[in-house]
Amino acid sequence: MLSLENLLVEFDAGRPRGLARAITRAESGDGASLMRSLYARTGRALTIGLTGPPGVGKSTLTSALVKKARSLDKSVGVISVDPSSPFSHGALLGDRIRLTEHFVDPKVFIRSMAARGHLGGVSGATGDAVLLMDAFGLDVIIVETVGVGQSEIEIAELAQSTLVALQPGSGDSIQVLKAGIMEIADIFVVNKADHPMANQLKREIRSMMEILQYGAWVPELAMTQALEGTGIDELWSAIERHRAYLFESGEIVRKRRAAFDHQVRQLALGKLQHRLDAAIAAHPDLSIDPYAASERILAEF
Ligand SMILES: Nc1nc2c(ncn2[C@@H]2O[C@H](COP(=O)(O)OP(=O)(O)OP(=O)(O)O)[C@@H](O)[C@H]2O)c(=O)[nH]1
Ligand SMILES: [Mg+2]
Repeated sequence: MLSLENLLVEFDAGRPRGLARAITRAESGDGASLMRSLYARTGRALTIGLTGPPGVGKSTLTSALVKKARSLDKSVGVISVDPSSPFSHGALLGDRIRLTEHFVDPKVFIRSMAARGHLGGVSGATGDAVLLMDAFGLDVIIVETVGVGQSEIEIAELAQSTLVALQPGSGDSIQVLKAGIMEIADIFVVNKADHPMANQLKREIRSMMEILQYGAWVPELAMTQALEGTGIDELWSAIERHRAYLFESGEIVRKRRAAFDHQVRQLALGKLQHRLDAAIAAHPDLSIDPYAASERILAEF
């Protein structure tokens, strides 16, 4: 592996290869050495989490948002947590063509990551990747996670603005309500808005929103056709309004604190789990009961 010093030289020089290698290093479990020198540089980027059910158009939306950000001359980082995403596997020709356009753009850095089952979850290596992209100086960072399981909830802990994408005519809204994703949305995106049931989905979201007690920020709802790029300007404006709200209200400070706490908790839990497993393995003592054994092990910590 490239030495840390050489990696940091490449990183500091703004070479994408330096960033790529830093993320690989973090993925392989050595985020600590990088964060020691790079963490102080974080906190500048606009971070967007984009989640939603499979096939709703998250990658297409991401691609459209990248295009929008680039038109504003902002550099962009994309992290695709879903391994089946076109970003990693090139599922669809249309998406591939769009992405190829971004692949050759030196101001766009695209990375796909596996959603790992381990304790770090999305906030493990993905959290590191967000921080590294931020430290690298990318202006906008978009994290796409597929909306099944814990990952979409976790993304809300890391991102400043969480976008929940839904598509009409699929029963999505009920799924979302069940999974508790409703609560994490800063902005709802009804994609494939050309669908005849788009307005019905919009009404369903609005009526679900009435059940929830929102604070100062009431989620916005954007209608998009990601393939054509329709509604992307409005979506971008909603993202900017949310960001402005975060800064004007001071909520951004609380969000940063929450993201920090979340990552610290995940890291600490991961380490504890390791030590605990080792301690349990070292005490195969069946002569005492499980309660007594757990007390004995904890007493060693
Ligand atoms: N009609 C229509 N189709 C769309 C729109 N946006 C995306 N699609 C199509 O929907 C399909 C899924 O799009 P993706 O962007 O891959 O969806 P995804 O949510 O990233 O999918 P996963 O990552 O697999 O969960 C593709 O065939 C897209 O071309 C839209 O606005 N209208
Ligand atoms: Mg995708």
